[in-house]
Amino acid sequence: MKLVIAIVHDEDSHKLVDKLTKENFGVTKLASTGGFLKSGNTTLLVGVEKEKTGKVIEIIREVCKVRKEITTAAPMIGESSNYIPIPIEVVVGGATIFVVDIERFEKV
Ligand code: 2BA
Repeated sequence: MKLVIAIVHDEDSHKLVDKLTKENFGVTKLASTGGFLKSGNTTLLVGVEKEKTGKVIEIIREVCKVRKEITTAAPMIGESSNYIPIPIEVVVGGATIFVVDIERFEKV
């Protein structure tokens, strides 16, 4: 038995939980915070038989594709009412995945 710990972007988490659940994987979703950016992300715990680990990672890879999006940053210029939105390209998606051995698994 393995525990897949996946840290993903919040915006991918709904779709990922749905997809994993549909494929009959047990999932626990935790709200987490990245140490570097200090912003929210989502940590998923998926306990799974060793031979199904690859399938879980495949689903994560499929849903959490790294992609570029345009967002608008709005720096304040002069008066507080003057905002000039500047389009910037940001990278979103992706996942940080750990797979750890489970010594014992019980449901009581
Ligand atoms: P990623 O490396 O894709 O990491 C995304 C989030 O995954 C991290 O959020 C953290 O919550 C988790 N994570 C990554 N590696 C981990 C590890 N070895 N152990 C436990 N959790 C881990 P943040 O810490 O907020 O980092 C967000 C992004 O900032 C990172 O994306 C990376 O691109 C960048 N970054 C992180 N630390 C950096 C540093 N010291 N210098 C420059 N860039 C950094």
